[in-house]
Amino acid sequence: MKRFHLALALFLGLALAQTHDPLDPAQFSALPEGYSVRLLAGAEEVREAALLQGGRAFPMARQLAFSGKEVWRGLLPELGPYEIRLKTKAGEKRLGPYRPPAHPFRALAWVGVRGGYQVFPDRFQNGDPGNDALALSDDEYNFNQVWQEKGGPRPYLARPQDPPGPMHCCHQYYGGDLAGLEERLPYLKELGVGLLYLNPFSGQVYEGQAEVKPLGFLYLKKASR
Ligand SMILES: [Ca+2]
Repeated sequence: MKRFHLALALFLGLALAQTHDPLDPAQFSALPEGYSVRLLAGAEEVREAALLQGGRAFPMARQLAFSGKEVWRGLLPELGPYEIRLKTKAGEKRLGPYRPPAHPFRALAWVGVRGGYQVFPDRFQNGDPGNDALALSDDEYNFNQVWQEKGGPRPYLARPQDPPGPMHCCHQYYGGDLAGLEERLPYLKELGVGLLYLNPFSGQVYEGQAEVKPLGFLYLKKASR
């Protein structure tokens, strides 16, 4: 549960002081060149940070800043106990000692050095207006008997300049597709993006539930053929 909360804080930017959990794969992972250690901190709290192991110090650097929070990262050479030394506004402090997991999560080396960009395909770029109506045929409304019987809200298409409406989640579509994503690859490359994270566009089945089709799943599937 603790790991879950820390992961949630990392992604949502919830309130946190300087914290580190070696059992969280997002905060401790193995790489070919060593062991990646991440510290979560409030914005501009930390002036310097270093990992301490075997009498040696290994500098940490600020890797991310978001929503008033920061992530500091450093590399350890050995899989063994370590501490984190911080210089903050309030003075110097040490966190730990920490004991890493015996078999840490092995991270992909190329992920750690590339800039990531998250794309919600329907909302990103409409590369082919001819396939827009497919989103309406794939809408959850059409697969939900209760909604259909009660005459619930109907899905609709919006123009790129239209603001999100009350049906923004999840019956308002903008026509984005894989053709649009491909069209904008030069722009993403110019930004320095080396890693794309796409919101799901494949069907997902949760325990005890029918298949959940993310926004525009069938539409993207058809459009990508
Ligand atoms: Ca389209």
